[in-house]
Amino acid sequence: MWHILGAGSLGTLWATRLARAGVPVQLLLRDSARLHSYQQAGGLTLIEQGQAQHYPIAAQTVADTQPIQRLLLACKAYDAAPAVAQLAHRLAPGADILLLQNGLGSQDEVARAAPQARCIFASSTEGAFRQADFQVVFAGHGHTWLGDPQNMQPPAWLADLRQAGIAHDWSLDILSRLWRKLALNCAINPLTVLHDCRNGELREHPTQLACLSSELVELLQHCGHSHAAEGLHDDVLRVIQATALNYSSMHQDVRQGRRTEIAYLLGYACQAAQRHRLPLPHLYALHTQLLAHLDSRGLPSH
Ligand code: NAD
Ligand code: KPL
Repeated sequence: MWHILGAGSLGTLWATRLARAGVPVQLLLRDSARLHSYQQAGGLTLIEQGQAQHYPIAAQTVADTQPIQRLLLACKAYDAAPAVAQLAHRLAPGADILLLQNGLGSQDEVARAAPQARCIFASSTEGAFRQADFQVVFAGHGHTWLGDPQNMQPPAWLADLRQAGIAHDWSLDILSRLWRKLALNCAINPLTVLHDCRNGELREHPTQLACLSSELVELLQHCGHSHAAEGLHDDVLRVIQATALNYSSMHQDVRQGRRTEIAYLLGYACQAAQRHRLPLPHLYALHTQLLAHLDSRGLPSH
């Protein structure tokens, strides 16, 4: 049984694909009001290539008492540790928690909140967005890397992902993958917010991109992830080109007045740089400007 916390974009994408492959799934919703809305909707809807499919997946609130053996945590990074703390008493001995959060920092927070569980980290290039409550569009096929920095042994339940057609690989260096994605997000997302532009328009700011990429390379190297630093600047330019017409996830969050994951992206990078006493002026200045911008829009800095 997979317990899936968060019936948002990625939670729905995973729950519906697992359920249609015959894997038992139970959604964990915030409270009885949310469960009531879910029951009214009658299940989750996944829209793929314009086709909507409805899945009446079982759901319960986080306050239920059923033990949890395998938890897919599909909430934002800032919600991850509080959510797990709420569920800690339900985690069976030897439970696994699969963490879908972008960025870094929330994984350690979750591990502290549930020291009895095995935490498996994920980094995904899949894309999904909510069209309405309990209705999600599968917008971009991608790949998910999973790994556990403490234990190289892949879990047996990866077979469920294969059965569900969820493209994935077991990574022996998941932290490097997460650092690389974090670096890409730090180079691209804040600039799209500050310039209020699509990813592709960042091509008009080559010097800023080059300075940030070079500082991020230095940071990755000092943090022991030299491999993740290789070819970063070229990769930043490649991602900008490949996603030229898109608005970055942070831009979308800010435009829609939603809290961002800044503390787990640029905030985490700046904290790591300070720990290593690295003078990275462009990165620090970007962080300061982004915080001021969020503040001016009434959005939190954490
Ligand atoms: P989302 O906001 O669409 O969904 C999160 C859901 O979790 C919401 O429904 C929220 O109500 C729920 N939630 C939060 N706390 C809860 C709690 N205590 N109990 C029950 N439910 C709770 O977010 P998302 O877009 O699915 O993103 C999840 C993570 O995946 C983020 O870290 C994001 O950066 C990452 N990610 C998302 C995508 C994407 O395409 N959406 C792609 C790659 C990575
Ligand atoms: O991952 C991204 C995001 O929007 O969060 C991109 C823009 C592809 C890289 O930063």
